Amino acid sequence: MLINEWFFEDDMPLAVAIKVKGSLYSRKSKYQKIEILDSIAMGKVMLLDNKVMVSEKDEFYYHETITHPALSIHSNPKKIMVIGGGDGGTVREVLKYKTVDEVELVEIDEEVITVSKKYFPEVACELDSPKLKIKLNDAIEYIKSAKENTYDVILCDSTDPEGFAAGLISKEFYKNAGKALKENGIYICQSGSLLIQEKEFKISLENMRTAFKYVDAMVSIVPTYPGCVWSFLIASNSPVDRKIKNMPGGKTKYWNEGIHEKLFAKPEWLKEKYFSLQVAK
Ligand code: AG3
Repeated sequence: MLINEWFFEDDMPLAVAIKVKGSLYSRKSKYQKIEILDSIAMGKVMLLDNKVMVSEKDEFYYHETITHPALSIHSNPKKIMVIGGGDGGTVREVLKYKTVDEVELVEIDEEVITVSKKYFPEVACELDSPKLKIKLNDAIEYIKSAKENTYDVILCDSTDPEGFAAGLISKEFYKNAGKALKENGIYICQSGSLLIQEKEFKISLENMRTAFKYVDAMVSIVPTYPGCVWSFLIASNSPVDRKIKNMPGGKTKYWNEGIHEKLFAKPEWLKEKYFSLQVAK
């Protein structure tokens, strides 16, 4: 909603107000409303169904947090699946690893890809990479028929878990993701705001624990997302140690060894409430 040229996610109980100059694009795709705003402080901002996905100025916090903790601790990440992520930011980060030879991008909405290439060239810069295979599919269906024991890392860069994305936090989805991963494979996803989406975080964490032996959470920042503090869940069926084994070939703007350690550090309440009794199955 735009009020006096301020945009905020007015369907959320807490939001970040972004002062805007105007709207550059607004269209309903087959799946959702896609809108690009031109803002004063954050550059262009992409909204999907009125929710902030990407801003030019702060997108790297999100894309680096969803990518580097998982890719850097994997011993040899080669084949990767990115779910959602049609803007290309996660693919850009994944392709910084020289070991990666194939990335599948499973995006339901082709228009997100087209619009991102036009308005966010620095985010979408690897969407034409020869290492990338774009699959215009619903990831929930796609993962059901994915070949077992195939992927080293699966990154779920989805919208909030509602509408067509609701099934991305189900037990069945995580089971299928677990099967598609190799034995030492790593799953990572964004898991929302701990301030206002704790219910969804809890469902996601509990369901993930039914499908993966090891599940951990990370807390990061995304200044333009509601609440600014954003969570991520990382899972595997093999014990993963958080030591960095691979460094990205390209430069990062946020993630580094010091941040890496801190991303896994949990606030006391989160530790007590969700991680104190975690026992490996
Ligand atoms: N990441 C979207 C995360 C969810 C944001 N939620 C919100 N603003 N209510 C997908 C886009 C980044 N590649």
